[in-house]
Amino acid sequence: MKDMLLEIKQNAIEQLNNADSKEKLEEIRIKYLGKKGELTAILRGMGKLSKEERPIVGKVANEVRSEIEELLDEKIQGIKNVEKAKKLKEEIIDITMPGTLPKVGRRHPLEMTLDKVKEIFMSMGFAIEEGPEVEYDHYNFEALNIPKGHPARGEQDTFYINDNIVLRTQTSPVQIRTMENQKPPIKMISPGKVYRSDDLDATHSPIFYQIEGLVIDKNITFADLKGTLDVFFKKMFGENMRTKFRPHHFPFTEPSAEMDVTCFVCDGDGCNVCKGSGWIELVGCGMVHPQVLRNCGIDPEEYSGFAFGFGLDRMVMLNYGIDDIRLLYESDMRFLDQF
Ligand code: 2NL
Repeated sequence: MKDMLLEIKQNAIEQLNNADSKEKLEEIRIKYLGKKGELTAILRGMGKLSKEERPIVGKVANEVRSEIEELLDEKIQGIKNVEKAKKLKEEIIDITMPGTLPKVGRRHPLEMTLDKVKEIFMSMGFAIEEGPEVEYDHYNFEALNIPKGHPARGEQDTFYINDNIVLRTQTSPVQIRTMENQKPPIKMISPGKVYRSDDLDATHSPIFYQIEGLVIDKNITFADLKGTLDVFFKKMFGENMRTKFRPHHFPFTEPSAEMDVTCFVCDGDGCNVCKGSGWIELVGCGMVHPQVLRNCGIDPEEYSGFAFGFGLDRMVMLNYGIDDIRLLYESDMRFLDQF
């Protein structure tokens, strides 16, 4: 029996030394040490041995077992090391390779144009005022001479939070708040987002940018309004820009006008953008209505003023040749990368 054990050991060692994969090592382990393995079979058969033989054979059997186990462990470790070395070699990182650049955003055409507008007005002595986008009905309508029931309220166009609170439909409430809080002379613009519950299409967005301006002082006339807007548009789009005023009506100005500028696509010759007229309608304006001044605690006998308002989006679209307002609000880098 002892000879059998030594033969088993010899065979096992030889096979282990020739094994070159984890799978083969496992096969060998099962063959010798498994439940139905050769060594296990011998150990089971020990019951048939005499009392004297049993401890001697048992000792040899245990020695054989631990020698096989040791060699098996050693071999497994060896194969693991080879595999690890191979993996490290495959996964080597070349630190001299160029990195991938992170995608950096860029300035939005609305923001770039707004900055230019602000800069020009600041150079002309205007302050920039801001106010809430969620506004009282009083500041958005009532104080501007637009009482409840007035057609200019366009109830269907306004986002109501409740009976008294709306999303501002223009930035005029900022001018009202400024007139309430400051004494004339006042010279300000109020740029910002405004809201109308329009259905989204190529020319309408429920959210858009508006810029309003207000000048209040003694002896302010319509000539100051014309001169200010004319200078602004020349600085904005070039000295060739001309301006033209047509009578209009707004409840908060009297008299009121709409102002057109030279078409900046065709320079006034007439094209499809200006529908052949050579002019583009851009601004609403007028002399501040005496009732609006009174609503803000300013005496219309002592002071007068002009106000104007225009949409930034339309200006950006005409300037860059953008034909769909939705592009300005989709944050699509393929579009924004072009400016
Ligand atoms: C437009 C152009 C306009 C004003 C806004 C204004 C503000 C105050 C008093 C008087 Cl506090 N006017 N703003 C004036 C004329 C036109 O906006 O097309 N609006 C519908």
